[in-house]
Amino acid sequence: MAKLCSPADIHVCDGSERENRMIIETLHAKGTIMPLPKYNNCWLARTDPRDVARVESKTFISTDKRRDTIPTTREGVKGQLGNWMSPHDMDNAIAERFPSCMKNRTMYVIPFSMGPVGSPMSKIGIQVTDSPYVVASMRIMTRMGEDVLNKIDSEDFVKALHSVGNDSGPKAVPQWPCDPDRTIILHKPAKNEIVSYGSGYGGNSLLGKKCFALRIGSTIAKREGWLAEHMLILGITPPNGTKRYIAAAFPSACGKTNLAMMLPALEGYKVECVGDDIAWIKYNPRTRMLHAINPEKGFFGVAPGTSAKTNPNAMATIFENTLFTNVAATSDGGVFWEGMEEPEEGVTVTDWLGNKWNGEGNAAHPNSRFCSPAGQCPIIDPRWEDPEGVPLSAILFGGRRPKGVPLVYEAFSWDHGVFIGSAMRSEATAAAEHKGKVVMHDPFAMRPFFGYNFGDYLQHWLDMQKLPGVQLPRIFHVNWFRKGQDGKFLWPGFGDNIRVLDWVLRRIDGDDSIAKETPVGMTPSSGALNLEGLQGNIDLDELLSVPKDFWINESKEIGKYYDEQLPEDLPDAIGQQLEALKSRLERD
Ligand code: OXD
Ligand code: MN
Repeated sequence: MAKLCSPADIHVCDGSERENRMIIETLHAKGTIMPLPKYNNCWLARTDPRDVARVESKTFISTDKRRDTIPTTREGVKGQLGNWMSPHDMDNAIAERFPSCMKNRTMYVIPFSMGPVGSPMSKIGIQVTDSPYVVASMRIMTRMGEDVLNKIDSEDFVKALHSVGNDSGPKAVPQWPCDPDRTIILHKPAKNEIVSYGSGYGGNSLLGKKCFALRIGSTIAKREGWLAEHMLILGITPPNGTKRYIAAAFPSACGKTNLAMMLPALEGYKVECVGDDIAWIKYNPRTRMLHAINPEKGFFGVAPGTSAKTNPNAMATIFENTLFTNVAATSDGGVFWEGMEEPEEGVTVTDWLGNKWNGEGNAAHPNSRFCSPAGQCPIIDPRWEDPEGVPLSAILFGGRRPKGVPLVYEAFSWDHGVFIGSAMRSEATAAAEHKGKVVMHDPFAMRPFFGYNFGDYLQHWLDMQKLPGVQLPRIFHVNWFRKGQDGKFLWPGFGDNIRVLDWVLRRIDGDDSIAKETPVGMTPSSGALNLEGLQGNIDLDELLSVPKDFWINESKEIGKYYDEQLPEDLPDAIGQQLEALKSRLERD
């Protein structure tokens, strides 16, 4: 890689505190980050405004056969389940961008582990990059440095090449080099390789996260018989003391971090956080359950909307040893974003572009982030680094659905649960380049992150039932975002979501008296949700209703999606589940 990229020098990262100080000083001297003296060891980076989110349209998986990567669509239909590139074109894309791209820069070599170092569920990677911002961020997000390097004794690691590139045109921001017009994110599963060029931001550049832990991770998981998923993991202890672990898949910016760190509104319940974004899930023969680890070591959370009210545990996590990106700055040396408590009297705000903010427009970019060590979270789970992972009792799917989708429903079976995951839809968010509030299909919240053909992915999920003696987690769908006729949310969300988790726990315990059958799944029966102490009037009938017309339309939409996007790759069992839903709706 050094021969290809011609860096001025090479630095192999040891992960030490001393090295980190040197990296931070370099970034400060270049003007890439500025200190936030209001907090302890916190920094703010402002990116080139053209480099602010993941770029799904420029993200490719490269395999010999196209069908190994993406389903064959109906003729004339644009595929929405990933982008394929031939190995030949991938070689060309690299040859067009990388020669001498690190000239006058240092190449950093980052050995890192996804998952606790040495756990049988963990995997090792090496990223080379010309971005010191990436080094500082990878140190927070992964286990990085000498310990990992010492573990490498074979070629069995994921190889990740990254350069921010260099667009020296009129719009260039010198302290944030990037090359937005030529940005490209490439993956070659057959060789466990990732190549990323042109962007320094988030998932485009911190290659352990989406590129490794989800895209390459899902292909390794398929080969080895486990699951790499876009899920938070939390532990929950109800008053009876029986602790359970739950994983939940919601699309980006739908509140995974808020749920993972929830402060329960019901007395006597404790929620503890294992992870907020990614779960690696594997059958454990000892417990016969699926166990999950969080392969990351930090939170790369969306800042806007985070406040003492919505997520007090995040607020107690992020004001130490944190690298903020594209949030607003305050004149007293702090940060600010939409939804955060107002700054004190007399304190002025500088927006994410570096201009004085007059209260109009966004102070922080909607996809601005905090990057903080997970160990700082006051409710981090005691088992969050358990090499064996934690046993999962339930999996939740969900999204932002303003209409028609009840607060919670439970799948009738594993097949039905997999169908529910495949049919997930949600309003678009700011985490990628999509615009507006359109409701998009986002199966398993993995649409931007599948490493292989979605049809094969569904079959792989279905096949989990074949594990000998396995006790699979129960599957549920939740929707905190349903709105009433007046356009207001019907459910308060946040800490009150414990009321839904409480129902989920009681279902897991086998309480059949609290659920009733509807065409879409089992929903809470009248009086089954614990609403003790809930402020205001909740229209539970509306919140839990399953409107027939809406669902007839929804099932048509799902059918159209399958038919256009994977007419040849959809497993029969999933098609049968759709037919079963349609006939339940007809009978209703
Ligand atoms: C993320 C995302 O950054 O999903 O976690 O976009
Ligand atoms: Mn995510």
